[in-house]
Amino acid sequence: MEGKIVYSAIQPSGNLTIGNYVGSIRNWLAMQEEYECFFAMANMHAITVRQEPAELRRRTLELAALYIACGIDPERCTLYVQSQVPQHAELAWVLNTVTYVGEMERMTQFKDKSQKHADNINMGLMDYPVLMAADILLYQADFVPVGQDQTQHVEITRDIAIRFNNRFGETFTVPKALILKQGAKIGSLQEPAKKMSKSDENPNASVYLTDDKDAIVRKFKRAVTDSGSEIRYAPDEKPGISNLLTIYAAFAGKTVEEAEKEFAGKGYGEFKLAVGETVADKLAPVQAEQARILKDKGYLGGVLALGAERAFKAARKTLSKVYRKVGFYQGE
Ligand code: ATP
Ligand code: LTN
Repeated sequence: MEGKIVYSAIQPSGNLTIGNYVGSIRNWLAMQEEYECFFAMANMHAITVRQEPAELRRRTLELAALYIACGIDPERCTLYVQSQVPQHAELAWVLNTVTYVGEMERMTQFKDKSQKHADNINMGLMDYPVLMAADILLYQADFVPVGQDQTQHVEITRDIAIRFNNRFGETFTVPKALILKQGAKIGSLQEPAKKMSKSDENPNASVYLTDDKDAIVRKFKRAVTDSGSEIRYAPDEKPGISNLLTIYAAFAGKTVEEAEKEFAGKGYGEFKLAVGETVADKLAPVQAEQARILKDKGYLGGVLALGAERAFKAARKTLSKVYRKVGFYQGE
């Protein structure tokens, strides 16, 4: 499809896990071949929970270097830091006025995070989906590749876009979430029914993209498996093994069926070791490349400056249209 636009982002709020990689970044790689892509470091979203300022700044650059190390081409895609494009906050304000408090209170992530950060239920946390809608709508995105946990936010973005268009006339493209059939929800290694999360307190539950081979192999060895001894994909009956099969398939570049065949008749121990080694071997060159890019401050700074400039131009166009539609004076 010619001319379609893709938008996605990740918060630089912690150490990325293989869940983030499989559910989002990996999914972006094929898109840059076909579509005009915008990928952001969502640092404005990140501050809805407390962040250490120096760490936030460092993680923002690490995330940018990781995108590039994973194969996102900064020439072809627009890679930028959300806070460098002021239109995000400006559009979010306008969209706030067509979004209802009740809708935001019902968001699953808001409810989860309110529980987890009970001492810091700030307005930003509640407004998070509106800022995300602003991100997506500013670039008139057609597709939003994300993991399963973000579908509700893309749905509300669609509702907001449709509502705005109905009230003020055709303004925004109504985007669609692109969710992988397999890998949209990588489970925790300790509680496979729960999503693997960068903010899990148990370090054995998540494999971080920065983990070394020893740590990765060890975590997979300790991964919770199911009763029985068969290596078969059956998420309800065998959540642990099915999760490992999904991870293996994603990192080995195979389908889950191929992975099942490969390990048919083999034991859990041998299988877990193979998963660990495959993941570690795939991540090693990415880690080396990320480290190399991070050292080249001039290069990375240049990529982000160019990205911010390109994003700014696209965002300015949409925001000016929005301001015109709502009746904001924009000078003579
Ligand atoms: P946190 O645990 O701090 O809320 P997170 O690990 O969910 O963070 P995000 O920054 O919210 O990470 O997500 C970045 C992207 O990764 C999103 O597209 C999200 O859907 C995807 N993602 C996160 N965790 C997983 C997972 N376990 N499996 C698949 N995709 C995931
Ligand atoms: N909320 C997302 C990150 C995010 C995003 C976006 C994803 C911020 N803005 C726009 C897609 C489109 C997350 O934490 N997973």
